[in-house]
Amino acid sequence: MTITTTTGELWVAVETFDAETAEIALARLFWDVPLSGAVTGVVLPFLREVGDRWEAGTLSVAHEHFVSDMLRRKLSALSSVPPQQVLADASAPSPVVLLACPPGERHDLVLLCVALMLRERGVRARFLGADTPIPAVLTAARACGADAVVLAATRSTAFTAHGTSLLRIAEDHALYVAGRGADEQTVAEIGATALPEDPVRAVVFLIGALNRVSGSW
Ligand code: B12
Repeated sequence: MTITTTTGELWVAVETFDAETAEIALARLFWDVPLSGAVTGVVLPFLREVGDRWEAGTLSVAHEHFVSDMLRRKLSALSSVPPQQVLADASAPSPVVLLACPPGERHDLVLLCVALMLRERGVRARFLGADTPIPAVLTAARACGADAVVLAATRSTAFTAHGTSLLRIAEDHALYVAGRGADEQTVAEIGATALPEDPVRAVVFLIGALNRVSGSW
């Protein structure tokens, strides 16, 4: 009920740029529904529909920017609360996953959703967001002892332009790539592993891989 109602309310609010109504609908959603349910039930389908309507020319660029900004603020606010499992058991530290978009890549909302879903499952997710220089990703991965690095991009060139540096990251950290740019040839070229396209399946895949490497935490 909440999920259907929220989606309906969001569309009405977006059409008139009614930020307050949209914020209230989202606040109620995240209060009533567990994070992964809200992300998979509302946020991702909503983003997909925004994309479809935008491509069909029935949604303006202004609407699309309005939605992107609103979701980014809400999702970022959620990621500022440390998950209970991580706080509860400092003696059995959970794996660290670093997430970023390569240089020039601004489509980071799905990646942010994945970071949040990983956190919900007790992973210590470190989100660097859009347009991150690859040397900075490598420095951060070393500094936080990342068990895995996840990069997402819409164009394959966002990965292939940094092939050598990405191979270096893959030497020390499990490197995963995702998004429209992570095609088979690109993935092989940069020594990475492709994540499943579906963000929820990707989270399950990552948790499985992290469990195999570091044991259950
Ligand atoms: C929102 C949006 C933006 C926002 C991004 C907001 C943000 N912070 O993420 C803004 C306004 C910044 C933007 C900018 C641009 N965008 Co744009 N944008 C979109 C739009 C409308 C929705 C993207 C989205 O989130 N979709 C919803 C998700 C759920 O779907 P998806 O992206 O297809 O992702 C799927 C998988 O690839 C996977 N996935 C994606 N990321 C990840 C990450 C992980 C970890 C995992 C596991 C899976 C995963 O999950 C999805 C499920 O299948 C799409 C159109 C569309 N139909 O998607 C265009 C689109 C992605 N944009 C596009 C373009 C061209 C641009 C611009 C260049 C436009 C311009 N001229 O300025 C700029 C610059 C972008 C840049 N430098 O990176 C193209 C990309 C084409 C391409 N492959 O190169 C698209 C496809 C539109 C089009 N048909 O032309 N955009």
